[in-house]
Amino acid sequence: MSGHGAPTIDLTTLNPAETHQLKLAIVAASWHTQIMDGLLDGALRAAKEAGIAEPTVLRVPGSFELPVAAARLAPHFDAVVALGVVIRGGTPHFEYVCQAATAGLTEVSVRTGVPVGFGVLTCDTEQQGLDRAGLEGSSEDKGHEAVTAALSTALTL
Ligand code: DLZ
Repeated sequence: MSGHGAPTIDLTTLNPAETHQLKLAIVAASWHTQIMDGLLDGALRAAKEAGIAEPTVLRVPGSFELPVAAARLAPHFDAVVALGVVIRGGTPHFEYVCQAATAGLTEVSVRTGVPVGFGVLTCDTEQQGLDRAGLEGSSEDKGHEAVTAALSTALTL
C-alpha cells in the first residue's frame, strides 16, 4: 500500500464504540448493477463493522443524481457516502457525468460541513470497475473504503 500514497491511518479498524452512534446515509446510483451491488455490499459491511446497524440507503437513477440526493440528506446525518459507477463510452458524456458528480458532491460536503465519502468509480472499462467493487476476485473494495473514510472524517471534525 505504501507505494500508492495510501493513508497512514488504518481505515479498516474504526472503533465501533466511537462510531456506532453516528448517523450514516448511503446514496447509490443504479447503473452497472453487478459493480454497484459490490460497492453497496462493501459499504454496508463497513457500516456494520462500525456498529451502525441500519444506515439509511437511498437509490437514485444515475451518478448525475448523487449530488442532489446528498444535498437533501447531509443536514440530517453525520456522514453521507455516495456510490456510483461511470464507464467511459464513445461520447463525451462520461466526462460530463463524472465532472457533475465530483463537483456536486464536493460542493455538498464543503457547504454543509458533513463529510461525503466518494465511492464513485470512474472507469475506462467494466473490468476496472469489477476490480474495485469488493467482489470475489476484486483487488479493492471502494464501497467499504468510502464509508470508513467518511466515518473517520466525521469523528475527526
Ligand atoms: C446516461 C448515463 C450514461 C450514458 N452512463 C452512466 C453511467 O455509466 N453511470 C451512471 O451512473 N449513470 C449513467 N448515465 C445516467 C446519468 O447519470 C443520469 O442518470 C441521466 O443522465 C439522467 O439524469
